[in-house]
Amino acid sequence: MAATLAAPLVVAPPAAADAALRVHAAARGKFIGYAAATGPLANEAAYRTIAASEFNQVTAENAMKWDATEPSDGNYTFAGADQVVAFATANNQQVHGHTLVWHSQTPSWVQGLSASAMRTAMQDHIATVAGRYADNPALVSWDVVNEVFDDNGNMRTSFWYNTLGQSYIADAFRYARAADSNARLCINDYNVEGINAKSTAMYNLVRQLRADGVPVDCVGFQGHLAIQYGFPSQVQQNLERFAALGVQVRITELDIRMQMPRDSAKDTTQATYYRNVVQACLAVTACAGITIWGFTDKYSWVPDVFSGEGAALPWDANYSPKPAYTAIHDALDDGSGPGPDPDTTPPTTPGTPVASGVTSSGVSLSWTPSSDAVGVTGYDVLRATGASGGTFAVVGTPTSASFVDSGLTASTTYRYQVRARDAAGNVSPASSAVSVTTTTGGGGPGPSSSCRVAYTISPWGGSSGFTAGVVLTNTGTSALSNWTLAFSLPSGQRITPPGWSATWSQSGQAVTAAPLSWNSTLPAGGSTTIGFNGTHTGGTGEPTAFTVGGSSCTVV
Ligand code: 9MR
Repeated sequence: MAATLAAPLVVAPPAAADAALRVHAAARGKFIGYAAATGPLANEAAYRTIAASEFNQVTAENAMKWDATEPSDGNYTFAGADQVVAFATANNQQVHGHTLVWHSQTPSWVQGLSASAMRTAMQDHIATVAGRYADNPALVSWDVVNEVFDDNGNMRTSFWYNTLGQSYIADAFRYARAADSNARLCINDYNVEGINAKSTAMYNLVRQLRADGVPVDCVGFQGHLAIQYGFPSQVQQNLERFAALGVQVRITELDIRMQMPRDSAKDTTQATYYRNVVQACLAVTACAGITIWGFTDKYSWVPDVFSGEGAALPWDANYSPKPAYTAIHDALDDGSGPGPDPDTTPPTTPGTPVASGVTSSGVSLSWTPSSDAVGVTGYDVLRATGASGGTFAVVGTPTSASFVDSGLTASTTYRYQVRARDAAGNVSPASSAVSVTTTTGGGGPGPSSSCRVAYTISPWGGSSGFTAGVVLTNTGTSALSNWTLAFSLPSGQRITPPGWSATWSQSGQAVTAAPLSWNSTLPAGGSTTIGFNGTHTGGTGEPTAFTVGGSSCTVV
């Protein structure tokens, strides 16, 4: 007999016009998976190429079931299961184990056992099968029990139920947790995708199990749909009500069959159903992802079970993608082309600007910075003239949350708003407006500088702390009493109270320092040194403008 060469496990992705499903799914924080048939996975190039390149998750279609792993009492065989895990590992895919306890595909030797022998067999099977992969990082989850309900939402009167009663469910989960303390443990069923009597029975069971402390982490919604029966109602809402119980949810066995022959209208309906399921999962944070039950019509359980039906999968029997593939792809991709989706979320609305250092011709503004999932790149400062009315126009585009406006008219009211921008060009809503009236020209503190500030920041190496020192000098010709120094700290910097030699306060990025009794009067030419410790989120820039009593200081 000729030796058979094992096919290599890693399969290079084809040159694709657009990124694979797994790229887009990962960008959305979801898995997209397939059910693996071990035959073509071993030796069919087209199958292997798609399996490796399009999916980042896999469930063994049959290879981990009881009849495959323990065909006779205590005799375990893992060839198919290991094959699926090895291919997944080589192609950076996570594995969902399916399934430990089911009424189907369980050998007859189990079905005839007495209650105590059946419970022991179940415990041994779970310990051995789940235990085999407990330390394997690829295997992240298990269907512990499968299809425990009948179609009306009553307990299925399987041999498990008839022999052990409903307690077999809780026992199975506890045995699974003991066998693999890290795996996510799921209960899985069909016809529970929408809100109906069966899904409500599932909901009540999961809630009760969790209330009883049974380790149910996840609920699987199989998703064996058929276009002739209509799309299930309220799929997203159903996923959300389970998520509210604290479990992860997932679509585990998605396929959407049709009555043959296939035609383009049926393909279009099928594509819509696939898109609807993917969108429902995308809309629910607790939905981990979607597994398609196979991927090519060449290998599908449907024609064997539903006479005259088929074409349920996104690739046809020749491995050509169908409209269903495009629908899944575009739902995951949101139509943006190859690579991760663009950032379409604007930064949060910045805080209302705080005015300080108002003079007859200028004002310092600072505000609570915006946040953004990717990063704020800058702000627009908008100004309108007058206490009301007028038009807001951009007067500055600082990169941090402060701005000094100048060239204003004395004794005039202005209103300022700010809005934030990110690198993708998203713009936040404008903040509320602050109203500022410039001081009268001539009298009072004029624009000529009568103070000088030397500001020094000393970052602490390797941490987010710094020390700032300020030397304030009265450069006027008479004593300066009860001075208040005002300036805007760069975005991301905060004073750590109390500071020293002054009473420091911070609102947004606006900072004021008021003197203590001993330095409240600075004679002409006199100085005082004040300072504070602070924290920063990366930038250790210095303030650029300082005022005392509304007059700008010279900065050295
Ligand atoms: O797709 C599986 C098929 O190859 C098997 O012959 C069949 C045996 O019952 O199981 C199929 O997978 C089922 C899955 O394990 C549980 N949910 C329903 C799936 C379709 O029948």
